Amino acid sequence: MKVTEAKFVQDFIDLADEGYRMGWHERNGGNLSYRMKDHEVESVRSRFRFYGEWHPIGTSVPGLAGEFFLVTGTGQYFRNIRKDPESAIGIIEIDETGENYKIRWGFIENGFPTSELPTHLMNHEVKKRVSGGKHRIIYHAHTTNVIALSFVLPLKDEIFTRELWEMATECPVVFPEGVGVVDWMVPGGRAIGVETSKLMEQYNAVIWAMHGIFCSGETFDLTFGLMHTIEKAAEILVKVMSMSHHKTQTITPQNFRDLAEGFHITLDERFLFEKPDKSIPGTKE
Ligand code: 2HA
Ligand code: ZN
Repeated sequence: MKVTEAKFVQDFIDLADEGYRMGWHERNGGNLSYRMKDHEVESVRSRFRFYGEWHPIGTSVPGLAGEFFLVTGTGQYFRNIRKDPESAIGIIEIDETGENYKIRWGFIENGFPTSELPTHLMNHEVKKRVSGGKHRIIYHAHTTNVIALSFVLPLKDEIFTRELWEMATECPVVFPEGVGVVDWMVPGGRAIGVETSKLMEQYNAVIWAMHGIFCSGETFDLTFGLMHTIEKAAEILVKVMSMSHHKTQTITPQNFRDLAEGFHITLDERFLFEKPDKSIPGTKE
């Protein structure tokens, strides 16, 4: 089968297109990776190239030894992925040590995987372990409203989670575990990957202050849906904050407890703290 005809490749390209249309992928912003299933590897193996060198990943991910990933390329624009997938995306294989990768398909025109490969693979390693192998997708986007909030809200998991939850009743149902926040760091290396993947032990979404979000999920729909839900909640909060520094009414801690009971979800009490007043954190001089 032609690689670009495989369903997982079509789904990957659909997500990239949708993300671009949302305005989350200016220029070469954002990146996406998918841990392939064995039968998907077999379905396209005849199209792989068998020459090429092993390249250092820049970190160590022994939990991913022998895995294959479909990933976006460094410097590539999401808006071009559908037009020219063979140069914008590629399939890489991880070696038996988890320290090197080889390009097996795509990245023609001398391309290479995303600059955020260390963070993607460290996140995959954690999520593969904690989800019992179910999570397969890591998606990084430059979501406008979440980025805007990171200039104003205190950079704490509890505060971002609680403020986003309050913005839409579905939020605690979609991300009951909350969201993590990483303070500003230099992107593109191992250090930010270490901090992000630590938070991925407990969260499916991690905000990079003044930069964007990383989401993890089992399917393309769930991963995109998580990104979309968080960014929409952030947009509502930005609108609320543009009208007022405080909320006249909101979803209360007891409302959340009732919701948890009704929807059979667990919401950590860490996020259900009592607030001193109705002001939005970060908005009082
Ligand atoms: O340009 O989004 O974080 C790709 C990125 C780097
Ligand atoms: Zn980025």
